[in-house]
Amino acid sequence: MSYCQNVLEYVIRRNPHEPEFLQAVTEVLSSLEYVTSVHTEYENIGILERFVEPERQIIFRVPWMSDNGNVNVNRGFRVQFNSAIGPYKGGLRFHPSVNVGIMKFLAFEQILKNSLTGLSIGGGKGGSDFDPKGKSDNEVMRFCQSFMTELYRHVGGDMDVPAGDIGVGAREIGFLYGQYKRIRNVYEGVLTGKGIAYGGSLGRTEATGYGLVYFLEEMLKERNTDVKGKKVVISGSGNVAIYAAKKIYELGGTVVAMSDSNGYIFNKNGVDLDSLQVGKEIERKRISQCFAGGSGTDYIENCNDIWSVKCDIALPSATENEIDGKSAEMLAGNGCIAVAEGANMPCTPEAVKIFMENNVIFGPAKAANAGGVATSALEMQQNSMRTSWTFEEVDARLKQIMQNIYKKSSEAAKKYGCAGNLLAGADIAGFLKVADAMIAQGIV
Ligand code: NDP
Ligand code: 2IT
Repeated sequence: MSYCQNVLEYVIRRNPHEPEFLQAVTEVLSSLEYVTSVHTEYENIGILERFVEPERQIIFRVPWMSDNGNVNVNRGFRVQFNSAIGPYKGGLRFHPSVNVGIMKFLAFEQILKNSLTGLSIGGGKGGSDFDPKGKSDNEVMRFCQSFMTELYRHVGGDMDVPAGDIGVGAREIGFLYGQYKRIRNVYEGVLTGKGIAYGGSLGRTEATGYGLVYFLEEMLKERNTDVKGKKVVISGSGNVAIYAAKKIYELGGTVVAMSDSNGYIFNKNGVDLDSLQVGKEIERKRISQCFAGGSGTDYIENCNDIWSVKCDIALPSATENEIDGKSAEMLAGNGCIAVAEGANMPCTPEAVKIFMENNVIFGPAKAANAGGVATSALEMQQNSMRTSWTFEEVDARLKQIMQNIYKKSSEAAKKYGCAGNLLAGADIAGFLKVADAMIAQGIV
């Protein structure tokens, strides 16, 4: 049995109740076969055994009171997975589905993603099973204050720097920052995605979606084409989806369908993004409520059916495992030429296989959606220098970073014998830097 297979068996034995974590590790270790067969020295120093085990996992109680006086208890998490190349960095997710296995898969992927950005950030992730949907602003504030009242001991500008993810946007980051500052009495860049008035970076809100499309542009160059005139389907209607859609329109593409967890909207002439943005970002409505009847936009209950919509490009930007084998077959059968992952692990292993077999160019999450965390790292740089850059400056750096990530992934795939496989290339390029740092730092 190979070194990677041995380590995978060990991980499966030790984490039997964490299917998403096992899915992520299985995928990465299969890519790393290309590397460990060349770098046989890794085995002697147990690089992979250490790489698959989080440095630290923190689980805590988060009690808070609802407006009607009921006491609620949620569970809070922070997984500090790997700090070989920089302070732990990664978002916070507030969603009822959150559990330790999901936190670990996200933190594990984040190690490689952060390494690919070329910036000095390690991998971490956190969150809670708290559901912000239907809660008042005051309830969200009390929850965030209670969450930070424990989390503050484990984070810091040079230690661990959380940010947003599903269910955590500008409002939540503001409440979390306020409580951290109150407890610690220091003004430091402990979170990213902050408001512009208190240390946030211009361009961070747009970064994941814009970065996704910059990466997509590089993918499309493989086929000598671009976004102009293409029909695009984007799942989700949150931070990543909205700004991916905005950039697609800017480049002359048409977004024909978007979704939330209840259903999807379809407009053959293009989704009206202004109405969607107001409905979602300001009024916090369901997607079904964002468009007036007769506006040419249809609403279809069942979000998974979005993949039956005929398109040239698909950008899954909602959540993990949202495209299964059957949906992938529909996309490929309908002539889709490229899939770039805005969400983390939105395509199941069967779906990825189908895309590769059908010559659909596949942009893996850890490369394609790295623009968000990359711009978070730019926010950290600005905070350290106590300065702020213009939107244009941040956006230009973001574009350059996404082009570099594409190049690194594609070159690593070529070098290690899997040319054209951006998924394996991204895993390999991300891993090599972390492995070098781990080796230099000894057995820790
Ligand atoms: P948001 O909370 O802003 O939006 C999430 C969107 O996805 C909503 O439309 C939501 O619908 C939908 N969604 C969430 N969970 C599910 C589910 N279980 N089934 C179906 N739809 C679902 O989050 P983001 O846009 O920030 O995050 C989206 C994805 O992108 C996540 O995978 C995240 O990890 C990833 N990501 C985010 C980055 C960022 O900077 N924000 C960076 C890199 C990756 P509803 O409102 O109905 O719940
Ligand atoms: O999955 C991700 O990369 C994020 N949610 C962004 C993390 C960050 O620290 O900006």
